[in-house]
Amino acid sequence: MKKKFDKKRIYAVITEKFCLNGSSINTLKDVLKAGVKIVQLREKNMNRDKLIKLAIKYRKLTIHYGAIFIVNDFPDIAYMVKADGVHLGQDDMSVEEVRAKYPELIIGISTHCMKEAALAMKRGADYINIGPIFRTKTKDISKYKQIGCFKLKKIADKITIPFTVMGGIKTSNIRKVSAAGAEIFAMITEITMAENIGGRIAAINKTIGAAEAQNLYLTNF
Ligand code: TZP
Ligand code: MG
Repeated sequence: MKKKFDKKRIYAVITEKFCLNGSSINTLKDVLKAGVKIVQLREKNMNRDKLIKLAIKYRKLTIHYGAIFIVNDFPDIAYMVKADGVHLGQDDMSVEEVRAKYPELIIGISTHCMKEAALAMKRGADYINIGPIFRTKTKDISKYKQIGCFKLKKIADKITIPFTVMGGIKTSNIRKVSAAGAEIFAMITEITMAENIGGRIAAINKTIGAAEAQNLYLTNF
């Protein structure tokens, strides 16, 4: 049965080449042990068989820890390994096509402005990512402008489905991004390049908790 994309807070996106410890699986284990409930396997250049084998290991571990498992880019692999969902870029297969072929998959889509976000909602995505919020070296995003928190708030106010934010998200800027309306923070290097992943995730969780409390206080003021 299709799962709901309803987990909050941290969305850990793992790409092996950005793992300080050199291992996607060991990074995943640390992430899950620290309580993260949404995980994405993001490998753009991995050999297909290797990716499938890795995805099967991800599926086993995410089930064990009760986490949502999303595969980037490959709906067929997501379906094959019984992942919960797939994350699509603007140039990947369309939401409608994936929905028709694999109705049980959660479908997420990367968006970079209000226009793309509105279209993704219209097409029936289950969640959208908005990014890049800040500058990042993790992905070549030179064709996209950084959105920043001011613009993010404007977009966030109009979105009626769950959304994640990504691009340069760090423990140090989470308060600002949270104040702009974000509730699910997608991160690659802030997590995967940490020396102590468990410690980093605990710090991120604490920061998000404090930001949520502050937002609530300001709303009720
Ligand atoms: N899409 C928008 S920004 C980005 C992707 C995949 C990279 C985010 O990486 P980091 O290390 O969290 O800045
Ligand atoms: Mg893609």
